[in-house]
Amino acid sequence: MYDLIGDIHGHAGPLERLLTKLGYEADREGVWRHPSRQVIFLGDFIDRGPAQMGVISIVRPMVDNGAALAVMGNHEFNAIMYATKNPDRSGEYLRVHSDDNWKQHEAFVKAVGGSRDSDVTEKQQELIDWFKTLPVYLDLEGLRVVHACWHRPSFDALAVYLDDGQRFRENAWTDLGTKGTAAYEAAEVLLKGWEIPLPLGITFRDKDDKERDQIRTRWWERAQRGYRQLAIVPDDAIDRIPDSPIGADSLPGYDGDKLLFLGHYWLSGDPEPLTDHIACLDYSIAGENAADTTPGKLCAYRFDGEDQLIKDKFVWVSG
Ligand SMILES: [Mn+2]
Repeated sequence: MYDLIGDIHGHAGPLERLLTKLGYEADREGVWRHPSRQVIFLGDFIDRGPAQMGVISIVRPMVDNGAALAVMGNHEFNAIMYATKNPDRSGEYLRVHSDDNWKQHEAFVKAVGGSRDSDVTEKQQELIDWFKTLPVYLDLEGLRVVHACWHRPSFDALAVYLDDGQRFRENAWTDLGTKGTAAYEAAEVLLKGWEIPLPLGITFRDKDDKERDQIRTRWWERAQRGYRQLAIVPDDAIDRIPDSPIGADSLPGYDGDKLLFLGHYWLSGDPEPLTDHIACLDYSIAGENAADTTPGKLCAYRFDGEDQLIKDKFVWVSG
C-alpha cells in the first residue's frame, strides 16, 4: 500500500524525519525503503527551501528504484520551461527569465551551479531530463493522484502529448509553453489548479505579496456558492474576497468516487480531508510569509485501500 507525501520544496530534513516516522529506512545504497509499502510523491520537490539537492537525492533514488512513485508538480513543470529555449524567439526561454520567475526559481538554479545570467548547467539539464520522466497523473486501483486538479477534459486535451505512462512526449514542450494553446491551458488546470477571475477591480495579495485578480478555487465543489467560500487564498486575504455568488457551471467538480490526492494549495492548520474523497497534503512546509507565525508541516497520508478518507491517517512533521 501507499504513503502519499505532499509538497516538499527543498526541505530535506523534514522529509527524512517524515520518512522515518512512516517506517522507512535508508538501505545500503542509500535508498529509503519500507518493507511493505511505497511512497507516492505529489510533486513540487524544488524551489524555496534550503536543501534543493538534498530532497532530490532522497526522492530520485526512491522513484528510480521502485520504492516510490511520483507525479510532476508545477514547480518541476516550470523548471523544465525555464530551462527550455523558445524555438520562436531567439535567446528566450519558454518560461521567461523575469524578476518574479527568477525569484521563485533562484534557489534551484544556484543549487545546480547556475546564476541569473548563466546558460543551463549540465547538472540542471540532467535534473530537467529526470523531471520530464514524471507522469502528470496516476490513476491506480482505489486512488488517483494529480498535483492540483483532476479534470477529464484537460487529460483529453493532453492525450496526444502524453505517452502511455502519462509522461509528456518530447515534442510537447513548445505547445505546453505557449500561452493560448489547448495544451498550455490544460497543463495550467492540472498542475496549477482551477482559477477564476474576481469581479472587476477586486484584488488580493498572495503568499509572495504578489497582487492577484484571480483566485484558486475549491474546484471539486459543484454547488453555487460565493467567491469567499470557494477561494483558496492566504488566511489574511480572505476578507478581500467578496461573498457574492460565482456564476453557474464555473467549477468542474470531481467526477469520481476513487480517493483523490492533491498537493499545491498551501494549507495551514491541522491536516484533515477536504471531502470524504479528496485530500490535499500540502501543509506549507516552505511557509515563509512574514505574516505566517506558525511553522509549516510536511504531510503524508497512509493509504490502505479504504474507500473514504480517515482523518487519523494523516501523518506529519513540523518544519
Ligand atoms: Mn507547491
